Amino acid sequence: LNTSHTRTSRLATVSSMASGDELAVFNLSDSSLLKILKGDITKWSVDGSSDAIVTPANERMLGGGGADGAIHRAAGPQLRAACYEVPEVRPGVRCPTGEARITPGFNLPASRVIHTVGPIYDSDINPKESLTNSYKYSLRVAKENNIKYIAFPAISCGIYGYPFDEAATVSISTIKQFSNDLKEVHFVLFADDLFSLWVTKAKEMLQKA
Ligand code: AR6
Repeated sequence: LNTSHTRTSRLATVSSMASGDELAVFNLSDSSLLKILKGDITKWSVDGSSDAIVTPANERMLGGGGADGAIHRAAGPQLRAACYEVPEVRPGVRCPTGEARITPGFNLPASRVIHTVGPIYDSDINPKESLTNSYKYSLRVAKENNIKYIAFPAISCGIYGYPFDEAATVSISTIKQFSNDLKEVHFVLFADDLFSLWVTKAKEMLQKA
């Protein structure tokens, strides 16, 4: 994949998104932090070079609705072209459920996009395992690509119908287990109710920084 690309919009940064009670910070380990933010993940960036946003994609990996649609619109048509180049593992499937793939971010403020496919809650045989794998695989791909800052939305919590409470527990515990080597893992949550729920869960599961 072509990783040499120009980015025109680096104006939006985390510091401009996060203010007051819209940011909560927790320790994942001695050397990494979990930050929970309220906002739009398409505007997120920490340094524009070692950062990546995660998009909740489908197995075809050519865009869709929800956060994935917004991310494709903000990145520009080059993102779809880059996705198209990702080899299919079987007809129509570039990224199986629970796995992840990486592309450049093109016009996004973040340097890379990690595409992961969470479970469709009502049809997955083991949605909890699939959601765990999505987070685990995304973190692994991030580390393999020297990403230091990664931002997740609430994977599977929109169109794919995953219950929020269990999604919060699964995502935070998986990140706690597999975030070593990353400086910061961020959740960028669109809605007030999800933001409050993730903060409540993180308070139960992690230490405040
Ligand atoms: N920033 C942060 N979070 C957002 C944004 C945004 N700009 N937009 C939506 N969300 P969804 P899924 C939240 O449906 O359930 C697509 O068609 C949203 O409120 O985006 O994994 C894909 O191509 C929700 O809390 O992802 C797949 O086909 C969360 O992001 C399918 O949807 C995830 O909702 C994936 O469904």
